[in-house]
Formats: sequence, C-alpha cells, structure tokens
Amino acid sequence: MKRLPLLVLLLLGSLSVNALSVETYDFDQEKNLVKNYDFEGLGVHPWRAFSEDSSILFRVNIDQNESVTGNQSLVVEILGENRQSEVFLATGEFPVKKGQIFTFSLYAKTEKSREVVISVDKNYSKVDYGWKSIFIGTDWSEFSLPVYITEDGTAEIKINLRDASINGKVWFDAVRFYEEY
Ligand SMILES: [Ca+2]
Repeated sequence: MKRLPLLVLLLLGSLSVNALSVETYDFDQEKNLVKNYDFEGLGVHPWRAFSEDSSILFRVNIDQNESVTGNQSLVVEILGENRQSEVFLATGEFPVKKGQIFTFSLYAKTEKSREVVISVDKNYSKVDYGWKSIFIGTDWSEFSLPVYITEDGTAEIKINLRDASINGKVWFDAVRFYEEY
C-alpha cells in the first residue's frame, strides 16, 4: 500500500510534462483577433452553433478533458438521427479593409472522421474571402486557411460541420485569425 502514493506522483508528473510540451508553440497571441480562442474560461461566448434545419440536434460546450492549449477545448456534439443538414460554428465579426491578408487557423479532432469546411466570408452576402475543405480525424491536427480581403467592411470566420447525419463530438482549440504583415 505504501507504493501507491509514489505511483500516483509519478503519473501526475508525466501528465504535467505532456501538458507543457503541447502548450509551448511559437505564436504571438497579441495578433489574434479571435476572442475566447483557447476556451480556457467558463463559457463558449462569443462562439455559437446554428443550423438552418431546426430538426437537427446538437449542443456546444467546453470540454475540460480535451485540449491542445491549456486544459480545455470547445466541443460540438451532434446527437440523434439527423438528415444531411449543415451545422455551423461561428464567432463574431471582425472589421476588415480591402487588401488585407489574414490567416485563419485552428486545431481540431473528432470521434468519427469527417469533412468540414472552414471559411471566412462577408456577412449577409455571397462574398467569400477564403474557403477550404478539411478532413478532421481522431487525433488533434492543425488546419490553416489564407484569407484575402477584397472589400472594406466586416468578415466572419465559420466552421461548417456539413453532414449532421454523422453524429458524435468534434473538438476545437487554439483558433486564430490574424493579419499577415
Ligand atoms: Ca485550450
């Protein structure tokens, strides 16, 4: 019985080393325009999930057991038997100017591999500033999209989970939208 505390200490030690190694990546967070980009607080605000199909069942939460940075991530869970409708994840709009070049990047993983579209568009219009189809797997991976602004106004980053007939959890962490100089 005396060996148990030592074993627990060793396990805790190895966990904290792993956590440190994924936390140290080279990026200046001052450049990041995304609010709540690493989901280390209590809530999901200002992120929101929505679908134009009101029959789709999904929920958005903070997951305290999965992360790339810190200890938490954002998780979207699609539940039940759904049609192939789209579920979007989005955050607020950013003021942008014609000619600016941004990068939109994020880390993601999922319970069941799925195709997801990441994009940046001008809200309430058909103007796309960047668009990419990505394949999210069961391990954390980083994805990135170059964004070219062609009009003054606002832009919004969007994540389209596309096929709500594939249910399960999809996690996101370390989301960035920053200008390239
Ligand atoms: Ca995090």
